[in-house]
Amino acid sequence: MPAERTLAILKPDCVRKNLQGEVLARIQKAGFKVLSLKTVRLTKETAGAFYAVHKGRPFYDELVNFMSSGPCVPIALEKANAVADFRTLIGATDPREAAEGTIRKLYADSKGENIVHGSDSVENGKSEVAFFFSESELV
Ligand code: 3AN
Repeated sequence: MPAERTLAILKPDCVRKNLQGEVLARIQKAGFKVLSLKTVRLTKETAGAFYAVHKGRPFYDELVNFMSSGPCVPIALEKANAVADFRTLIGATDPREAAEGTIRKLYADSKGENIVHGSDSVENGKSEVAFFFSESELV
């Protein structure tokens, strides 16, 4: 199977809880190759642009406020079947519905503050990685 890219973001709640290392270790143990990562503080404008597909949904303002509330860690990942496998690893959006052993089940508090983002399609995987990283940073 060809290598596929997906974007993870360790969200501000993950950073506030000092769980970056623990969550990243789970991602690496699951076979994902880290192409690049950085810590950034998103502005409301950048967070709003990243989540533009959700504009108009009732949770959009809450989501943008949360994602710009503190530093977060975008991570470009590569693996065969990366998009689907990463969503399996993190679990359902709502941690109460997430399967046992998934990252959200283990660490997340709520549907809004759910520790980690994962791209939801192969196309979005490519475009979301490009949102945060230039090709020369992906090594
Ligand atoms: P996922 O991140 O599992 O793909 P989406 O795409 O449905 O979930 O939602 C994008 C983000 O919006 C989620 N990661 C979550 O933080 C937030 N979100 C989704 N639904 C709600 C909700 N009902 N209340 C608060 N935040 C939400």
